[in-house]
Amino acid sequence: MILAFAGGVGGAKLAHGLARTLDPSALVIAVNTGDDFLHLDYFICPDLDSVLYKLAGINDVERGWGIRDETWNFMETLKQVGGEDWFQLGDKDLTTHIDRTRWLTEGQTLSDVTHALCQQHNVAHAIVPMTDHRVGTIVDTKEGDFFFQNYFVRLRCEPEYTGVHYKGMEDAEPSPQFAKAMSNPDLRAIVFCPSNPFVSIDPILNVPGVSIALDKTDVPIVAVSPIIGGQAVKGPAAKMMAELRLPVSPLGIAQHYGELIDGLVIDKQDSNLADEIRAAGIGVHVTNTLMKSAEDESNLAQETLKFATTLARKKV
Ligand code: FO1
Repeated sequence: MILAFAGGVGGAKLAHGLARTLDPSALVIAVNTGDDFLHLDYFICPDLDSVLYKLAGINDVERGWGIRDETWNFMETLKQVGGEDWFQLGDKDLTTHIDRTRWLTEGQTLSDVTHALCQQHNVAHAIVPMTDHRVGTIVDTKEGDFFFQNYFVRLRCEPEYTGVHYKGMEDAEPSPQFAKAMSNPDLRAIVFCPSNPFVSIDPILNVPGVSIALDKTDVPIVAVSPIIGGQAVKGPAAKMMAELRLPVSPLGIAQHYGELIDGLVIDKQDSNLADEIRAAGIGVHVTNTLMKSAEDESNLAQETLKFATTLARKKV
């Protein structure tokens, strides 16, 4: 059994590769919910939806979020009447938010609701929220602190990033399926998908109980670098690394995760950094990490899983 940690676009792509490679019983995808927020009275879970739509094969490739062949009648009408239009909700996507909000209001947990949405879309693999509690990632910048979507969408990640903190995290605990996966005796590896380490993977690591479970685990933890040739494929990871004065390369990713990871998968473009990362005690596998097709996603998933079998969990 494999446990993957995933955020948005990059995470969804590798999660898809893992889902194409592994049986539904052999994969749990724990997804960041720090980006979730209430907007127009709808409960929006962008990363859960990115993974869901990707595995369902209905994701919009160009935008990287939402559903393909989307229509925008609701947004256009909302704009005409002077409503809040900074966060785009497509007509098809809206169905997910309406269902989720109704079911949560009726008292179901986010895990239950996510399972129901998976069933709606015939997704058999387990996509689970990192927690069923309401938590929020707050981005600290030189211009002040902002709720994640304010920073990401409204401010287009422009303010200089200095760190994050979380709202509601102290009361949170891992969702039941996530907790079960971390202590499953059949667990073989934990994979950090190539998602933003600061605002996608770190929130998952900060759910109380997760770092203790990872300390205890005997299985290797492997990360896939979201940085290729000095750039993030999508999103602000490279900008954030530069603002934190980290090397904008897999070396910076290795420095960030440090002793937590046993191995790092890096792109061929960055092969010159392999020895330096190995010298820090982290195993390295060099391959093509740019996922442009479903075949790339499966290849990267298979290479990552094979690499994991060569690693032993460091005892720190
Ligand atoms: N990202 C944007 O840049 N602009 C949007 O208007 C926007 C709307 C949106 C609606 C639903 C959804 O699931 C995602 C949406 N995203 C939008 C993406 C989202 O902000 C990010 O993908 C994640 O939060 C970062 O992983």
